[in-house]
Amino acid sequence: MSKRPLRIGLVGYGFMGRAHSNAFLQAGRFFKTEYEPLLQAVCARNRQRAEAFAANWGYQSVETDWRALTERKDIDLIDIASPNDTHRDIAIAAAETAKMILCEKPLGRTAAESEAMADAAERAKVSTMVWYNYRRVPAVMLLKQLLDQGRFGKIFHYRAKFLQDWTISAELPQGGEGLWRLDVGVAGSGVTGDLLAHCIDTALWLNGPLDRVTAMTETFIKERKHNLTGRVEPVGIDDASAFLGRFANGSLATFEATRYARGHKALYTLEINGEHASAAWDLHDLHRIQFFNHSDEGRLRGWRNINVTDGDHPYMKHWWVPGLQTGYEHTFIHQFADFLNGENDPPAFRDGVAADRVTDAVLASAKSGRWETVAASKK
Ligand code: SOE
Repeated sequence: MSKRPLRIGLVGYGFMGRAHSNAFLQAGRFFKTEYEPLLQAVCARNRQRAEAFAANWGYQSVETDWRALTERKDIDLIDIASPNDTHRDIAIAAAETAKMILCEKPLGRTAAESEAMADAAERAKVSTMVWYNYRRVPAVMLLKQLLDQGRFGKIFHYRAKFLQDWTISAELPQGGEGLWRLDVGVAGSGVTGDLLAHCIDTALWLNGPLDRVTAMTETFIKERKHNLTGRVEPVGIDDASAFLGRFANGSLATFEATRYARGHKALYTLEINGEHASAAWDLHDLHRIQFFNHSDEGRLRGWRNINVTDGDHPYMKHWWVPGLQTGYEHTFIHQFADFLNGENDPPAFRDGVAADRVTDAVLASAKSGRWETVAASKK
């Protein structure tokens, strides 16, 4: 049976453009899908570099203006992998020309931006997805299955951290390619939208809505040279962000993200404690979960260290033989395959809005010094 072509237009050729392009190429090779993804065009302002990217990944053409890309009739899907300040306008234009839309996280710089994107996509009745890729780690998916089976009983605690250390130097400038995450105008916020947002998305998916939060943020380096103006300018992003919260199911939330944890490069960890069981997961050992089951025989009760690489574990029958592992890039492949097949509840724009509402509440609480209520989501 011949497959349905899915003609993709990618905006942005950075780290995420590469991760997504790899997923577009690999998904159909390892997963059954009725679509055949075609790399139709890549769009970026620098034509020469866009052409080099196109040649390396096999994109058929190059655009330098995203509006021209969204208007093309030979494109079915727009993938937004450009900085956060471009997400809203590109997504709305893509919806208006009836394209499917994939977008990097956070969906918007604020929930108001992501709401406008979700509304436009719903008006146009187009499919959407936000690249919250950590949901697609096989071990995290196994956690989801165990939670959905009720094996934890009542949940008491959900704890998550995302620790990095790459902005500690005061000499690091802000702004421009590679460093736009430090420019608040472009990024919207610092670690709250960049790292904590991952922890929040996974938590909302695993443990349900968060009702209220009380937060603190800190900007350790107050001024940095701006790459685009050449001037030393105030830093508007948060370098560290932590909050306590209450989930709708009555469990307590403890969350932290920072780029100032010396020695930690991308340490995303989460732990869930329930009435009957506990589990923990760690991105640096991403194919394992630690699982404690209180109903085990007392004398043998203890933390199990489960290597999530067997054929009956999520996604793993599509890969190698039991015991052999998958990594970071596979999370994007799984997510794209799930999007194509409509499986495993891929995060859509409404999920992006839900995460942005929590990050908005976190930033508002850090400013007000009070508990803030998370705005209720439509979903
Ligand atoms: C920031 O350093 C970053 O690349 C984030 O933007 C990604 O979302 C995260 O997965 C890894 O860290």
